[in-house]
Amino acid sequence: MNGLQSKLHEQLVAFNQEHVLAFWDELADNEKENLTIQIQSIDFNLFALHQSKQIDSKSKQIEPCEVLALDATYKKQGVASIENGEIGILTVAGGQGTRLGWSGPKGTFPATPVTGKSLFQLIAEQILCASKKYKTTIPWYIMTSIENDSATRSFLIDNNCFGLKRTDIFIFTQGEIPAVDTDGNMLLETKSNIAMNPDGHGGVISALRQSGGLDEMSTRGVKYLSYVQVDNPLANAIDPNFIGLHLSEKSSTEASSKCVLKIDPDERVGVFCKVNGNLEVVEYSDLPEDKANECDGEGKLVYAGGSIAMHIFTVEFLQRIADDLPWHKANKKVPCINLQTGEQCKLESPNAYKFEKFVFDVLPLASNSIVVETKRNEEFAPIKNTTGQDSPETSHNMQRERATSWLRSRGVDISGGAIIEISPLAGACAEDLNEAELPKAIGSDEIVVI
Ligand code: UD2
Repeated sequence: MNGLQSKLHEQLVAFNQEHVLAFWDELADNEKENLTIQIQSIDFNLFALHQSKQIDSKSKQIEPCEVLALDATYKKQGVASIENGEIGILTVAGGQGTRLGWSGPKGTFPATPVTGKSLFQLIAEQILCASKKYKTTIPWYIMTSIENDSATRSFLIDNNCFGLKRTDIFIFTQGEIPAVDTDGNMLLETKSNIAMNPDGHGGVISALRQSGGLDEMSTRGVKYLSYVQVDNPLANAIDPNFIGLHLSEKSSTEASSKCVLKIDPDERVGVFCKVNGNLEVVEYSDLPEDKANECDGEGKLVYAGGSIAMHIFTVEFLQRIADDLPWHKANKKVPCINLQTGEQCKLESPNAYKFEKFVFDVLPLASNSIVVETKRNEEFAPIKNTTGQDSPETSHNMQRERATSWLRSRGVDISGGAIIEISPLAGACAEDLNEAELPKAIGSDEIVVI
């Protein structure tokens, strides 16, 4: 063994992971370099720890939680905070559109029914519109993954950042974590590459800290972050009512969340609950079946508040909390090679565990945390699957329905069948639309873009 190899070996032996050097002698110099960098990037203490720090849903006491109504009571406070430049947008966009069959970053997916604007463009235009309306700057913090970082950057640059200043967009990359087999051993994807996966959207807190994002916010005077996933074209990223409620003395909260009423017990959204006395989101796969199906005297679901992954976080809170969110473990098929033969393993069933952090696990760490109900047809039409539920088709329909209802509320006479798309540049709610520029009527065969 040469110096480098024995140093790596020593480091790995301490954690029983030396097998990842099995093919070291066969590797070219650049491959050795690649593997060395990868090994040195792994925090092995954390790696050992994460196996002991998993969510144990069985020991949890789950109860229903209070869900508040969202109205315009605190709008003034919200508007003042936006005008003072205290609001930033945080988008987690590390996911690939695998379920959608899209090869690029999910944010590049064409999402609107007429013009096919991308998911990124929809958020960018909301920021542009609000910046003009409130005469302020709203910085945008985008989390990418190692896999999609450069494609995301190129997409934004090639599209001139959709009119935003590049200096007001802060792009940072989430971390990765090794997958392990059922004995806790790391896997080799190739002879020179350890099988790793992104550390989940909950990796956003450590990634923001390590990239300097949290410091950048302090320098700018950004005090609150509006958190939105990249995959929901109806998400209202800059909502003064929601921001105002978060700021109000009445709530004095460090983390606020929006929910919609679940359509049925099996809908694949996390559910807001009280867990051991604290507000938390319990992922759909972790909510016991009897609770998921429990109804009250009127036949309504008791655990009805579905998470749409929209939050307001106080920046000081994110600065204060440690990076030690729990790991959620999922049994998956992870491509790997056989350590004896070097050949690709044939996988018929899950062979490994992947570990991920979830952003909503920050909620119980907040000194106070609230959840408010918003309307599904106004704010939730995610694009996740190629067909069926949460597909481009269902999202297009909901985007068209919301556009139709906004225009009708402004007095436009619309015949059924018309296809309408409203640009985020035109406004964030029906009241924002300028009646002077709206058509009087739209016929059933018309395609209209406002
Ligand atoms: C998420 C929630 C679910 C519900 C639903 C609403 C989790 C675990 N589940 O389901 O409870 O609220 O959304 O739409 O959150 N991402 C990263 N890095 C990663 C993984 C994901 O940036 O390592 C981003 C991804 O780009 C997307 C978002 O996180 O914007 C959601 O990820 P997902 O598609 O894995 O979550 P999903 O749909 O299973």
